[in-house]
Amino acid sequence: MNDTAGLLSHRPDFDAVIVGAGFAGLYMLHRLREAGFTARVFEAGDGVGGTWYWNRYPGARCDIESVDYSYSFSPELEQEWQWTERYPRQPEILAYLNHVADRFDLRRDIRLETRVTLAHFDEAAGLWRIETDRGDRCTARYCVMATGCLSVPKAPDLPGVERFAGATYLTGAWPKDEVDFSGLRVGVIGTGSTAIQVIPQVARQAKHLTVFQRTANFSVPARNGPLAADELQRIKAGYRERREQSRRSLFGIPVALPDAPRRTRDIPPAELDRQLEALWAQGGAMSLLAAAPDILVDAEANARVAEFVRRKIRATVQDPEVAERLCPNTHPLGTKRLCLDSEYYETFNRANVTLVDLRATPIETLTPHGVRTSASEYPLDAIIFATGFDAMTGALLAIDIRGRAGRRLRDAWADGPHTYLGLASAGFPNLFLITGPHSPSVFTNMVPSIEQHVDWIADCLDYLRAHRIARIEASASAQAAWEAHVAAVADATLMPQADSWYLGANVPGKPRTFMAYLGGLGPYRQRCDQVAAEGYAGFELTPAPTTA
Ligand code: FAD
Ligand code: N01
Repeated sequence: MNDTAGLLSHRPDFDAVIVGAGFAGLYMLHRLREAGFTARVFEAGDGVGGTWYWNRYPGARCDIESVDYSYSFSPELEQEWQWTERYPRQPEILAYLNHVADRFDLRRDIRLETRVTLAHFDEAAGLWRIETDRGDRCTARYCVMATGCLSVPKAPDLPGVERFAGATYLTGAWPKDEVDFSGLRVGVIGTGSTAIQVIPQVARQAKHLTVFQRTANFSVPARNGPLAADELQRIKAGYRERREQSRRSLFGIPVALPDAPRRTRDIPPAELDRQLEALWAQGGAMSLLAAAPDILVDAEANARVAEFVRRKIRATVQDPEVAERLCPNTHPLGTKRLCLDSEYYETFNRANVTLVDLRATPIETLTPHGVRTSASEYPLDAIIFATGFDAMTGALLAIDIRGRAGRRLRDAWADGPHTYLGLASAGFPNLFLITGPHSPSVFTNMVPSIEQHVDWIADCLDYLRAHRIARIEASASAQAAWEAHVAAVADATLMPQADSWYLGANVPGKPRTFMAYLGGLGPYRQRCDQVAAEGYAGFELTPAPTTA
């Protein structure tokens, strides 16, 4: 143990236990070790990588450019790693994260295939007691949840699902071995970001593909392609500035806000069309939002951009009826995560693809042979469930977390998550959340958001050690004020209008509350820095007992 242990009479097994070994858990381990803390990571999967370990479905890739969807903490790593595509595929991101684990010698402190089932705060000892599904028991001064915002796939909640005799696949827990759909009749349920990536790929292989769509989504072309060596070199030469711009930005990407932004609604139609055409040709969902962020607050501006996208859909899809079904009209553009695609709409021009509108003809049941809607039965050999996640809170509430006075997180959050800055929750001392609810997290490029949280937590533990503080806990009043701010910012936007997973609307019975902070990564970062500079304002700090 290092000097933290000397502060208290009860010596923990580790200074920190970290749950999860995705982007967040790996960097947290590295930062804590660099700062001289002892740490143990537990990861449920049999490899590191988190999202990129689990989501191996065909077409899986990220929607942020590779050069930005990557760690910035090590200039050497930045220069060494060669991204090959503008938007990297899942295997490339997974290879990158494995490289990080090796390069920084992280594996020796990671226990794979080990799920944390319980974390109880022992008030008398001032320690977290952790248990796993493999029977491990250990104690730690701090517990850091790096459990992911999108790491608990939503179980398919369709009637008759257990009766289907063919093969079934869940995109968020895809098999490691390649799945061959050649010659098969395949159904995809869902048309979110995941399905929009899966559908073009499977359509090329399957004998027939039936897409079951409940809600049409807005999607923007990726315009993916290889990253030219000279382009990569140019980016690498200016990396520090690029990263700094991302950190200060709204969405965590290097797009500066114009000094005097024009309201989208004030732009003459022909000029707006020209701008949107240019963005469409350039590709990138976040770039579209970053170019006109007021479309998330101004309904009229949003309607103009949404209509532009619908015109693109109508121009791409040859059958006008199918095109109309693919046109989103249930929510403003961007209020569900804007999807990024490679030939999604074009796929519906293929003779072997059928689109079923579940709003017009809902699924009645799965049968042994396929899917029966109110209109027809669709015979299938395989079904892919691209039905989303119990986002933001699912992984945290799956663990039996108990704080002061044995209070269960599940009870404390029964009406929705309660956090201060998305980093901590009142009643749960020395527990930290990486990209927890009420932080910018899923509304940004997540890697810079993760790095910001990890750096803040590591600096905080350093401060606690230096100032001989045994316990840190979010104050209930600071938490309430932060939540009111998060809600006020969300309510000033169009975001709550969509039945999205941001609101928990995709999980029956989940409290409806907006779970991401929409104030932007740059402003949020300033706020967190200010809290730290003020000696962790809004947190209650308990000094370690002095030894006589
Ligand atoms: P994760 O990568 O989710 O890792 C969490 C880990 O914790 C998992 O491996 C899980 O097994 C483990 N875990 C959870 N509970 C326990 C437990 N009790 N015990 C032990 N282990 C546990 N974000 C973007 O910014 N851009 C993108 O393009 C993008 N694309 C995405 C594509 C997909 C298909 C998905 C699902 C998400 C995408 N995201 C994207 C979000 C993505 O989740 C984050 O970018 C990032 O990978 C999250 O890293 P993380 O370490 O916080 O969480
Ligand atoms: O999940 P989703 P996802 N019957 O919840 C439908 C990130 N991500 O995995 O909208 C019929 O968005 C559901 O229908 P509806 C990204 O942040 C990123 O696609 O509820 N349909 C919807 O169509 C993303 O937002 C990338 O009406 C059912 C779909 O399933 C997040 O992960 C790639 C149903 C679920 O869509 C989640 O995306 C992939 C039912 N019973 C993921 N239940 C990239 O950027 C659900 N649906 C690149």
